Amino acid sequence: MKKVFSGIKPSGDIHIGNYLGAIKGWVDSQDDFDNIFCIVDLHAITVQQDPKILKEKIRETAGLLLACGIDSEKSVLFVQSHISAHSELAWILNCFTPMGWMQRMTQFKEKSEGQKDKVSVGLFDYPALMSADILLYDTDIVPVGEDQTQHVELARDIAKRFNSIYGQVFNVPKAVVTKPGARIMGLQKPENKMSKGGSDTIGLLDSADDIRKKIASAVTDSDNEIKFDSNRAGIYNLLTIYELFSGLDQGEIEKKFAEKGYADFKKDLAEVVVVDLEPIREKYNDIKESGEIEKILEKGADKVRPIAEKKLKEVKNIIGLG
Ligand code: AQP
Repeated sequence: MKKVFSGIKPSGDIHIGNYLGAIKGWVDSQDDFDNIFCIVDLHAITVQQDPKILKEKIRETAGLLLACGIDSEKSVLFVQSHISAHSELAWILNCFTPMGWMQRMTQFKEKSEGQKDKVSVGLFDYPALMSADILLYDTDIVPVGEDQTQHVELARDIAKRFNSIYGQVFNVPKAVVTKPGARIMGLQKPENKMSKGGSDTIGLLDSADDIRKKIASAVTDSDNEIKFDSNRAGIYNLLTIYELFSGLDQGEIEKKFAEKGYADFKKDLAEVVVVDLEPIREKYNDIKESGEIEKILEKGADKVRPIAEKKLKEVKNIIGLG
C-alpha cells in the first residue's frame, strides 16, 4: 500500500474546516493506504502557545481524531515532538535548502502579514520541518488542502536536490489535494478561511446550541436566493458545508431549498451539522474518560521511531556526520 503522511496542528480547537477538508477523508482512506497521522506540535509552536493549553490540545486533537474514526490498529497516530528525528532532519534539510526557495512560500507571507516583530524564524522555516516529516517515512502521498501544495512542492524539490547529490536517499512524495472546493470559510468573514486561531469557527466540540446560534448569525446577503454561486461568499460557504455534511449534490440542495428563505435553510443546516457532530462529541468524551489516549500515542511513537531513526542515520552517514 502507498504510504501517506498527514499532519494536524494542535494549535486550537479543531473545527469543521479541519474535519471536512481533512479528517473525514483520512478516516475514509484507512483501508486503502498505509497511513501515518501526526499531531504536529512542533509546527504549532511556530506561533506562541500557552504551554498548559498546548499540552491539553495535543491530547484533545488525538482524542478527536480517534472519535472521528481514526483507528489506531489500522493507522499510526503519534505526536511529532515524541520523535526527535523530525527536528534533527529538519536542521539537515535547512542546510540543503536555498533561501530563495523558502522566500517564495506564500503561506509565510500571509501568516506574517501585519505582525513583523512577532514573527519567528520557526514560522519562516516551517516548510523545512514539514519536509522532514514527510521525507523521514518514504511517504508517497501527502493529502493537503490547496494552501499547502506549495509546501509539498518544496519537499519534493528538497528531496530531488538531496538525491541528486547523494543518490536515492529520499522517496519523492506527491501532493494530493483534498476535494476541490472543500475549503471552509469563516461564518462571519466568509472571505477568510475558517481557522483555529479565529473566533469564526464551528468547533467539533461545540454544543448543539452553540452550533445553532453560530449558524443562525452567519453572514449571508440580501438576495435571499439559495444557489451555489461562488461570488456570494457567505451563502456559498454555508451551502458547501451543507453539501459536505449531507452528502447531497448541489442540484438536489438547490431544489430542496428553492421555495425557502435563508432562515429555513440555516435551521436545516444547523440540524445536519448537529446530527453529525453529536456522536463525535460523545465518542470523544468516552475516549477521554477511558484514559486510552496517552497509551495510543505512546504505541504510535514506538511504531514510527525505528523507521524515522533508520532514515536519519542513513542521512547522517551519507553526509559525513558523526
Ligand atoms: N478552513 C478549512 N477548510 C478546509 N480544510 C482546512 N484545513 C484547515 N483549515 C481548513 C485542513 O485541515 C488540515 C489540518 O490543518 P492544520 O492543523 O495543519 O492547520 P492549518 O491548515 O494551518 O489550518 P487552521 O485550522 O487554520 O490552523 P491554524 O489556525 O493553526 O493555522 C489540513 O489538511 C488543512 O488543509
